[in-house]
Amino acid sequence: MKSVITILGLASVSSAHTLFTTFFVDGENQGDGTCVRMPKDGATSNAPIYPLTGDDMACGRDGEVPVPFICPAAGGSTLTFEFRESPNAAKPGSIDESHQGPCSVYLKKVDDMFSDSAAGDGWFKIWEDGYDADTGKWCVDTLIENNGLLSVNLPTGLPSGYYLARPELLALHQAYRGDPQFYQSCAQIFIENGPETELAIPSEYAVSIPGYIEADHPGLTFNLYSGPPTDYKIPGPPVYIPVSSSSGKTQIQSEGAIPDSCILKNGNWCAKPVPTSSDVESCWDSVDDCWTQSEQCWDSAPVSGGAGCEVWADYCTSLGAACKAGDYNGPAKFTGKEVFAPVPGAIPDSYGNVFEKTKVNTGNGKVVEDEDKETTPSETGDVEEPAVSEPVLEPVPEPEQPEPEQPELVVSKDGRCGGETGQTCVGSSFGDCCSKKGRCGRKTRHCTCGCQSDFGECRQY
Ligand SMILES: [Cu+2]
Repeated sequence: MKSVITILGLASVSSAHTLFTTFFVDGENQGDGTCVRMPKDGATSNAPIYPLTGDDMACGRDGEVPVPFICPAAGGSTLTFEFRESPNAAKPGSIDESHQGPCSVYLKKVDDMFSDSAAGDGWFKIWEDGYDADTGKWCVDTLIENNGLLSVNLPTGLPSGYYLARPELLALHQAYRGDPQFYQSCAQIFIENGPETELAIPSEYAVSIPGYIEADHPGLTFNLYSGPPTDYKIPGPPVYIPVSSSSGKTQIQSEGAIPDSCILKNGNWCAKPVPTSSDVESCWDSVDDCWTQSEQCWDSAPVSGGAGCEVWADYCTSLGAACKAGDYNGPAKFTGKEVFAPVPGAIPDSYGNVFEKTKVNTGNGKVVEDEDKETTPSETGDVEEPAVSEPVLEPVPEPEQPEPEQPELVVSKDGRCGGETGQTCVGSSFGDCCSKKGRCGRKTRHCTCGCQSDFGECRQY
């Protein structure tokens, strides 16, 4: 019964926005939610993180709460972060294509993963990707092409130890209205192969999150609809590439490893073998043990889903059936397998290659890519056709400017809205919001992500 309720709870996740749910090391799926700090509330888990000055900026809502497992990753390995519109993968999709903007990946070294609340000092950026004038693509465009899979190289030369890895997406579709939207959560990792030294980050690279970005940073107020950017500045500190220090003794991971006794995993929960039984009483005892574990599985199931808990519940059911049938010598061997939501595409190589470019330039920390940008053809005044197919609104000279000129709209009579219909939802009996698909309504799917503010009301969540 319990499990049924929880499944419904997980399924009610709204399908807008995005969330980092699943972590891969060198292409290996760590399991949905495993080693990932993510929000507990399914209904809002994929919504952007507010406010800019809040502690949730560090690892997202509930990002201060550690998870039991820490995934090992070697310096030089490829980290892949999977972003999903629907955190439990009930529906496909990574992020709405309107959400163009840059991506960054930050790290923070922590002394104690299980007491560190993530917010505060010690963060540094290891990778970023903004707008590429040659391809006309934002990082989010590349992310969508890669089915929500963002891959970066973990630098070599970092001391071994425990780190939070924080992929950040910044969606700029509402930025000109004063609503830049951030999406981030964190993976808990252990870097196995670095030297056992202190991490000393030069001050120009080290930041506090929150506090690392001001609301008036030009990268946060950028107008996405005013044509291709010529000089988009990604918010946050410059990328820091640690200088390789001679390797010595390395630290060994002593906490957060997935136990050898783990026979099935869901998120950050593991099943242990149930006690053996030889008579009616011990048979039912082991069934009880199984259901107790099942309850723990569902209680701990992250918003990325409880598929493993279903596998375990099936096993408990089969053990109960054996006791009922008088087959007391147990338990039957557990043969279930961990369940992963299907990976939406091939794991991409590390993209952006900022790491490669900056490798030669650890001295002043200025990303080489910036110098490249200064010589792009856009300086000549020949503005190229944007390759993006995003409907470009009338250029808005000033963000504060009221709505651009529109033909007069009539109140929707049939529940449809948008430019082609010439209808607005404001004042209609269907609801005041105009959804991305051009339907009036008053539900979250009408009033949030993709909501067309020119044809109705919109809410920020
Ligand atoms: Cu959104």
